[in-house]
Amino acid sequence: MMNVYLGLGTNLGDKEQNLRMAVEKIGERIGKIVSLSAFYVTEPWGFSSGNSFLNAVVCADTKLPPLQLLNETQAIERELGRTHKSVNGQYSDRLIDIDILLYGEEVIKTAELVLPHPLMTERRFVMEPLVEIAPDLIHPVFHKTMSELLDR
Ligand code: PH2
Ligand code: MG
Ligand code: MG
Repeated sequence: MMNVYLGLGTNLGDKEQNLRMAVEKIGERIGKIVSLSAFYVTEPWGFSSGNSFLNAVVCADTKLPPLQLLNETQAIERELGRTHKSVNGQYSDRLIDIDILLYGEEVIKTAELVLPHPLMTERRFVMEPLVEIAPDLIHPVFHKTMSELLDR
């Protein structure tokens, strides 16, 4: 069993409901929910939109290997109505986005999946909820705690 941290984001529709449904499906199909952050209202990062985000981080205990986990998160995104990933390589509004942030302490670099998520430490909308549930978790590449990385 492995602790996996997932970043959740939505900026369309009933955002609270979108996050709740995602957490429910993660619990059913990925593994038991270990912890869930509060839901954070955040401004769009990296693109402009009039629709603010609701973001959260969830930790689940999974027996799925990384690529099967990725398939499952993408299937849940589609079930919750996500139709496209990006428009011309730009970020865009979405009903739900589920990003794998960390898979235990594994460092993976393949065409399909790069872990830890390469942009996670740049993003307050990820680091604030992550620090809420796992302040002392060590980042497997930077070898600092999540709370140290947030404070930088
Ligand atoms: N996700 C992005 C790009 N920008 N901004 C916020 N506030 N929250 C997100 O989840 C988010 C974003 C790419 O997936
Ligand atoms: Mg994302
Ligand atoms: Mg994504």
